[in-house]
Amino acid sequence: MSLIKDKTLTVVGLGYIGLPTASVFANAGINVLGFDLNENIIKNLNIGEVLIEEPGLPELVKKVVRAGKLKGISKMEESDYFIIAVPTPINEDKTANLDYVKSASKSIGEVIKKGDTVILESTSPPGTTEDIIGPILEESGLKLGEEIFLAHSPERVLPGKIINELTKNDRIIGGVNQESAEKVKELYELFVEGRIFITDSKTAEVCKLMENTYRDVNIALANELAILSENMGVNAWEVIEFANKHPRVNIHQPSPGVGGHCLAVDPWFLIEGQGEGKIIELSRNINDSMPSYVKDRILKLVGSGSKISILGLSYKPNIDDTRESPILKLVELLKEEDVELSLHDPFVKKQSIPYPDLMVEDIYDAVDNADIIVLGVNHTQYEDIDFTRVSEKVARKNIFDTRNFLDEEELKKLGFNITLLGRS
Ligand code: SAJ
Repeated sequence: MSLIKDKTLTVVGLGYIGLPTASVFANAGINVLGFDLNENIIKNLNIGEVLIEEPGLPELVKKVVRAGKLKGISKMEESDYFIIAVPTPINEDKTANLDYVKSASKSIGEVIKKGDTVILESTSPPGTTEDIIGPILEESGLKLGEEIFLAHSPERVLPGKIINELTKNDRIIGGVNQESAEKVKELYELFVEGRIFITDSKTAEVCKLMENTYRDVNIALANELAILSENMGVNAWEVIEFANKHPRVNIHQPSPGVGGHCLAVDPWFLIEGQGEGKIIELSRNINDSMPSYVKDRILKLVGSGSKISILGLSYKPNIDDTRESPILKLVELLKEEDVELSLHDPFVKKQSIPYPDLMVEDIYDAVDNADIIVLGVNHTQYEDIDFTRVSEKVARKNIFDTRNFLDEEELKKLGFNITLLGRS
């Protein structure tokens, strides 16, 4: 242990995963360098400032930067370990864009020396570690698995709970050979309190993709149930609640769609180039079609010329992240219709969406003169909405709750007409 702490670890890419990972490692005692091409991130990091919203992260970064354990760099340096935590965006044709992974591997390849270890944390299609990163590193002239070591150690943390889950969750480490996996396991043992399982790199890649695919497919099933329930005249949320009392059933929650950079993307990486994976592809398409389904329901309720007020824009509650947000897709679809829109979100910044003018800061101003209020995201803050005040502002008392979140009894007393996604 003490030997590892004397070594240096470089984390390449200081985003949602890289920065928390770098900080947790630094806090565990190893010297950490954080590399990013964005000079602004580095400048802020070196004065202990964080540009990402994640509970507990600013405090931790301040602590490790002040202790001299974490330093930002914008030119690659020699190091003993390298973690690649760069984005893996998705192309228009649903294939993975590995440009950042390749350029990170190239810059590591320029400084790598005998005995060094490289770890891919970014979620990537099967084979990326061994077939793409491996050959790039070997351009250094060093033999993979003998002189330099390589493994995939997928991140599995939930945005909003990253610091806690980094330490507590179990980890899978897939090496290009056993020695690579063992070396990486020894490194992560510095801070991981969960169990660490060792396998080969491709199995680890598939595991990570399959975890998010499992969730996406199950949400599609819940969304299909929501649509069927509306036809059958039952309440999908009640069906799910009671069905889940069965010890081996775990139906997920219906929603206006699936967002974020994980569930909406990873299933495509899993089936990339195979011409197989029908349930996976169908599920993706079902989840992607939900914003359009919700749009049709809204228009049936209030018709054209109406004012629609949408509460919640992020891809899930209590965060500011709008990547792949189904509510933004809903907004785009509604913008093509003859309706007036006003948008509200307590976390999302005006400048981060393509139509800042539609955003209204005060929630009561946002619902002013609305013909329908659509609850798009169940932010905890929305529990405190004063609906008596809202009822005095709106033009018509219509609410569409896409998350089964609002207190229906209270709203009924105020004369609201409530529509629930998944109930006819
Ligand atoms: N959602 C539903 N119904 C549900 C659960 C979620 O519609 O029953 C929707 C949410 O509203 C959201 C989307 O799914 O739009 C994704 O949210 P999430 O909370 O399920 O997951 P992410 O994308 O924030 O994080 C996932 C996590 N994966 C799993 O739980 C299997 C996390 O552990 C991963 O580390 C992360 O992806 C990642 O980076 O891959």
